[in-house]
Amino acid sequence: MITLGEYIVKNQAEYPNASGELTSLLSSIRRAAKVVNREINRAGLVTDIIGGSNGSENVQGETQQKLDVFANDMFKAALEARGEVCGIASEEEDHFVAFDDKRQCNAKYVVLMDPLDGSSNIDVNVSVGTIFSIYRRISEPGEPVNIEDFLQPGVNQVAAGYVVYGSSTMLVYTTGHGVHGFTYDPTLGSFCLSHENIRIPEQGSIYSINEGNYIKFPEGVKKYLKFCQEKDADTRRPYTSRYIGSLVSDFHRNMLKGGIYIYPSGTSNPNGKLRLLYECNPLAFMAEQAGGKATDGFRRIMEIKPTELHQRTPYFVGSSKMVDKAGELMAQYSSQD
Ligand code: P6P
Repeated sequence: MITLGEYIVKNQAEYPNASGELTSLLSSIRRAAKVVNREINRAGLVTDIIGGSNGSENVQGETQQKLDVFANDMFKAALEARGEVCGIASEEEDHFVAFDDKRQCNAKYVVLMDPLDGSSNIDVNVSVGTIFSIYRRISEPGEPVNIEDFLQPGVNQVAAGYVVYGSSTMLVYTTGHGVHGFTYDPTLGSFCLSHENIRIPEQGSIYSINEGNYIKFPEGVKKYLKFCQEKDADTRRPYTSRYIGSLVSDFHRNMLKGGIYIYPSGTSNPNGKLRLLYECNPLAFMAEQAGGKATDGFRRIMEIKPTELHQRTPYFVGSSKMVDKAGELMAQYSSQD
């Protein structure tokens, strides 16, 4: 058995020019994930302190859960503590946060995160997740960090990952050399390697989408759902619908079993619901590293040049053949939208 910390250090040894800063950064995320995991596991017991909503809204206009704010503060503090990160952007922060400490201004990395995705599920004990994305800054060390450091296309990511707080808690990440999963062992207080080199099957039979929005879907999505519900040519069976309402959980299952997650545009939300920078890009990086694909129905997600910190995008992510098929139908029927 090898812990996450040992694995990161072992892998760093394979990159002699690595300065160890990314190693230390990933360790900061690991530590914060343990603290958030502990609080999630007891949320039902201390609802007055940690469960439920805090009565405010985030920049998206979504009701903030107390754990949203707690998780945001934990990850922000952990990332600021060690000096590798010069600033962060978060779903829970209206603007990016520059770490002003003198030591931090010379730091090499910026981190974008959704500290607790799907948090409205906490009160009903459904899995939730943390998503993070790491870039090298564009501004010079010593300069103040600026918005351009955060508005980078996904292809510039140096690392990305998620924590899924589920039946067990897992941290899954990539630094561009495959996708590796670590399961938390509370008796040891460590994340232990459990899924090395995750590969997403190129074809799956699970689709994840909120069919309650069907009438608002683009015609190409409606045609894809019809394709999923007909008998598959090989298996002679229709696909299975699985939608947890927690992106990280649906994504993680599809990574291991094969499948596609779709959050398309709709008449009420022309760009869909999910955020490009701290939800779609990090998961797209991981999907591609595992042999899968991620698009907005037409374009590779990681090639989109961001213009706003909280911008949204339609999202199709998962098994390569399933994303390709959905893309074919989106192209074929786009004129009917
Ligand atoms: P809907 C959670 O708010 C989230 O961002 C994802 O985790 C989840 O897949 C999606 O939104 C659920 O959205 O509109 O289907 O309830």
